[in-house]
Amino acid sequence: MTEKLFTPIDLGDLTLPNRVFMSPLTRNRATDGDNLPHELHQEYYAQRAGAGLIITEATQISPEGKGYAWTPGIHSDAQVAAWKKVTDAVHRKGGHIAMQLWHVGRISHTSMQPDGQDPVAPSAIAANAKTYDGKGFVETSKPRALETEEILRLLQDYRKAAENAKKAGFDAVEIHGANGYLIDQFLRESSNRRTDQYGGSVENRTRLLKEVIEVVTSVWEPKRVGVRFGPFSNANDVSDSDPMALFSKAYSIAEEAGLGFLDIIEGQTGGPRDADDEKLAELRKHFTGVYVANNGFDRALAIKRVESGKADAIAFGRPFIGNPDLVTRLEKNAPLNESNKETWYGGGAEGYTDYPTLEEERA
Ligand code: 8OZ
Repeated sequence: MTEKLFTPIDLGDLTLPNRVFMSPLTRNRATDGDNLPHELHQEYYAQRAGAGLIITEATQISPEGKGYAWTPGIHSDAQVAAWKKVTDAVHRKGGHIAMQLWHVGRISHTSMQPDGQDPVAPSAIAANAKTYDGKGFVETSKPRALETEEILRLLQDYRKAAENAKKAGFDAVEIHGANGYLIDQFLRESSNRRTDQYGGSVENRTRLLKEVIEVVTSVWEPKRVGVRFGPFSNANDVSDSDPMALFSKAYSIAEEAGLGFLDIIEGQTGGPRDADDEKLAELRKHFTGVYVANNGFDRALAIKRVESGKADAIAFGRPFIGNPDLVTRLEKNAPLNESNKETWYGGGAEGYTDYPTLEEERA
């Protein structure tokens, strides 16, 4: 019997071969200065082409959207050309790949901002969070609040990035709406104290999300667009007094826009699987598209979750680092390699493209 996890799933007119997706994983290996993916990225993603859908590492939509050393961008022509080589490499292996569109907001440091400017955010409130500047971990800088008029420019940056992702040959895009980055900063009360139409009520705090979805779906067929949320995650110092009300609305916005998928971090990012299944199920009622569940899944739980219909697909993060052929291994119930944490962020081929497939291991 083939478990449902290993059966195809449609994303609009795209048929994905299985429901084991690769989560977006920041690996900090892009080139310095111009923020380009390169040969290693082509190899790394092509090795993982067996995933039902690869979602790329978070990729900044603009220079201002950057907050960490060596993360790639999708705002320059050189980046489009470099990513095209990555998508070509994945497609040659029969894979499918979506780009994650990212703006860090206040999770940045002036040293990584254009002209050393202050990072931008909904409100001028510093996060109690650290970032990595290439030399070490540093406190994030105090941001300045975006002017209402600047939101139009920000939306243009999202539009340009969405267009660039299309030019670069991606199959889909995922809007990063989680983990305390810009969109999440607008969503949550702790980081959004605005008094204009982007702050205050749930409707106002979800307005930026709605407008970003609008510009991205003006470029992409809505079924090829997804959003990542972490409804109960407090990563990067965000919180809200009523996540159920907030994320019911956020899911409804995705539903009304006809989006293809939601990629939900269940529980705390990178933390234990402490997810409240009842609340997650309650939220899910607001979205009828493909529901991708993420965070700390193992084989048994993933199979069970998809079999029960409580998720349509499962996104695996860490297991994909050490197991390029994760889908094959899960199908065969073969042992998984542990990945080396020391090489998760930054560096070269070591811990990136040198994990063996089952076949290579047995040879
Ligand atoms: C780990 C390190 C840096 C960034 C996220 C984009 O949490 C990230 C990230 C993860 O979504």
